[in-house]
Amino acid sequence: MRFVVAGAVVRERVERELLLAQRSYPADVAGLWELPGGKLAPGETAPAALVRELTEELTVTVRPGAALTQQVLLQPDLTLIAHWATLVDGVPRAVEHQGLTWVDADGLAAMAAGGELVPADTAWVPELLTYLRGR
Ligand code: DCP
Repeated sequence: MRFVVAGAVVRERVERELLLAQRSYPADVAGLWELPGGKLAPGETAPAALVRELTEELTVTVRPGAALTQQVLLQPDLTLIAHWATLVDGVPRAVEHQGLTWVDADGLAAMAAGGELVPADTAWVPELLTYLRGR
């Protein structure tokens, strides 16, 4: 089994917020929003891959935390996982994505209801909402 790791990057301002990134490829998901991430390199741990991918894609340094509970089988030999993460350095810039946005619980719920999320990432919506509503 190979793995893709995505980051549930959260911050706490007035509300708890989650970072979403808008995919620019491939065509079937271009324009939809995802938790940013990418494939683990051979021998790489998921937290290390997440740090590397978000440095490449967002020009930031994150501190990875625990894994989210849900895992998604993308292909017979490819599983998508996510880890919570917080920013430790930098301001996110979209290097490979069309755009970036911070959403609170209501914003995420609206995007999910509107079909604006990458299909696989909808598995995490209940967990994400529980966290975002947790204050
Ligand atoms: N994926 C997903 N949801 C995410 C992140 C990724 O469904 N939040 C899926 C999309 C792809 C696969 O995982 O099918 C790999 O994602 P990326 O293309 O973002 O990863 P890489 O940049 O590592 O892959 P590549 O180099 O092939 O573009």
